[in-house]
Amino acid sequence: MMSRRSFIGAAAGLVSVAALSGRAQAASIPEAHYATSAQTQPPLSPSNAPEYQPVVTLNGWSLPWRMNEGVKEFHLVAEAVVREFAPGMKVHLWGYNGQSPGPTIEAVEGDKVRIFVTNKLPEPTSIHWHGILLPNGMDGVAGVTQPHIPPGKTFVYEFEMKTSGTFMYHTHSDEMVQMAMGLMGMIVVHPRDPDQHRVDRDFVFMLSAYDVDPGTYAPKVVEMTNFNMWTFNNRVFPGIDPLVARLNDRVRVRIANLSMTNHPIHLHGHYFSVTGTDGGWIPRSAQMPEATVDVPVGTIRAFELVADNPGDWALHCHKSHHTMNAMGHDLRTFIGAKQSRRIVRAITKLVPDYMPMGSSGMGEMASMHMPGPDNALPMMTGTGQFGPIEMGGMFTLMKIRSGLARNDYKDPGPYEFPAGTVAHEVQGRSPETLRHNGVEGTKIPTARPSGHDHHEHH
Ligand SMILES: [Cu+2]
Repeated sequence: MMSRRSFIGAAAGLVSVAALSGRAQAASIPEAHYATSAQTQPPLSPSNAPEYQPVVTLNGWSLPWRMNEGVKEFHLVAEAVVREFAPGMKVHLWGYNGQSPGPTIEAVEGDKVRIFVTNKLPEPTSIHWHGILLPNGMDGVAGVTQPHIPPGKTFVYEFEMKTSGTFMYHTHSDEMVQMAMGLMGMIVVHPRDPDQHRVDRDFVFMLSAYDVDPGTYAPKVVEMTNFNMWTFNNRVFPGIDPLVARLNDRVRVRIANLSMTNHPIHLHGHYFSVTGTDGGWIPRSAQMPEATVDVPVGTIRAFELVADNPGDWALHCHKSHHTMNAMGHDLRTFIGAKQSRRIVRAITKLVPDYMPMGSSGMGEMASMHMPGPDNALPMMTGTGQFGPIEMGGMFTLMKIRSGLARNDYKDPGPYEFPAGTVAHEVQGRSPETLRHNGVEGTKIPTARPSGHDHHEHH
């Protein structure tokens, strides 16, 4: 996870390519900014009025712009990128400006924007601005509203950001391949009145899924359902940075889903309200308290909470297979099965690389550190202050602390629990448990070494 040092260092990962900018100036195309790191970048504060609370893109960044006679100009470059999903695994994707997902585009309600799109992919592309109300010819549906952008060419889109809210951009050309390769990013349009929908911290990320066979480097683009990498902004646990909040901050989390299935995203320790979708803001009268929000495919859900409960709170997809990294789906369930040496020997004759495990669950796998193929992550991994976390995929923490500075997003480290507030082992014997199956006094068998008296005092 992001350390204080890597966060500062990461800011230097934001570079612009001088050679390109030289050529671009001549053609009046704004310079293209690139990010070389998958670390969360500090928020991009607005350099011109009006003022707003910039978003923090989880393991990402916001795209700098230039003003040109009242128009905000951005430059996206579609190209092949290498994205680190987590330390130990890099995936060859298509993205924008050095990363996938591409940088977040931030604007203000009423802004006129001009977005240049250069195609450095080996095939034609286009960009659709999902959720933005704009003239038909700017909608980016290749073949329908515009010609494809050929490789090597730059197209320009021009429209007004009429409404504030959370939107996205993604390819609308050879979509099955180009979406599966990661051509997507977020758009955040801030209200013109900075007091409207004001929060103290505003996080944004996308949900995606990839099928990358262990030991390989590119996703299988024809996969329809059987994905093995479930990502927040194309990162998997333990590669996803925490969402850091100051105690009692009002926090917004904006989540877009461009995977092939829905993701129920659950936050521990708090209630929140869904305040926005990719169709705009939800009136207060239509909001209700939630602890989990389902984010359907092709939509955005933005929720808000008051971070009034200090600690390290899990924020994760509630489909338990989505909080894992690649695994063998053909693993059988052995819970409760005796795996004696005789049985293991018999199975090994039939299945030479059979490995006996899982007779008491699979948590043990998180601490086994089995040697895997190159460029593969353990199925379940991560270590917390109390031991193995046994997670992967769509899992991170919201870290809520008192005493943080207003713009401090650095990982504060593990939560220091006040004395006596952590669940702990109880000394002494457990009382007899009654089974409510009509038989009075039936004891639940307990796993004790044979020969010990059941009532023996420890
Ligand atoms: Cu999920």
